[in-house]
Amino acid sequence: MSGLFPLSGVDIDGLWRDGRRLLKTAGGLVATMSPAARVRRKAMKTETFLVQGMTCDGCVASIRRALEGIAGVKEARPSLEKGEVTVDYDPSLTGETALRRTIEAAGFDVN
Ligand code: 9UX
Repeated sequence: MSGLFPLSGVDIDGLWRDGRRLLKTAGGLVATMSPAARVRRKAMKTETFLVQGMTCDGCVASIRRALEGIAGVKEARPSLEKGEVTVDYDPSLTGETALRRTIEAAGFDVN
């Protein structure tokens, strides 16, 4: 395991867990991300859509539920005040067209 990704000042006698590595340091155990986990974390996109017809908290809930049901959607944040929804997603698993179609299938017009 030693030398996979060198870190100075720490003892790299560690364990891999869920893409993270537990390191024994003088101060105790420290968790760090593997390089692969860092790349995966960066591969997220955020897109905001203007939504028409989102007029109450029920609409907000159904849009959020519909979008968060898509594989690759991490979080959907509808704003009733702004009339838009912001979606954090993994572009390797879904995309703008699928997100837009999902909003439409839930009964709303989207830009
Ligand atoms: Mo509220 Mo939205 O009664 O489609 S759920 S208007």
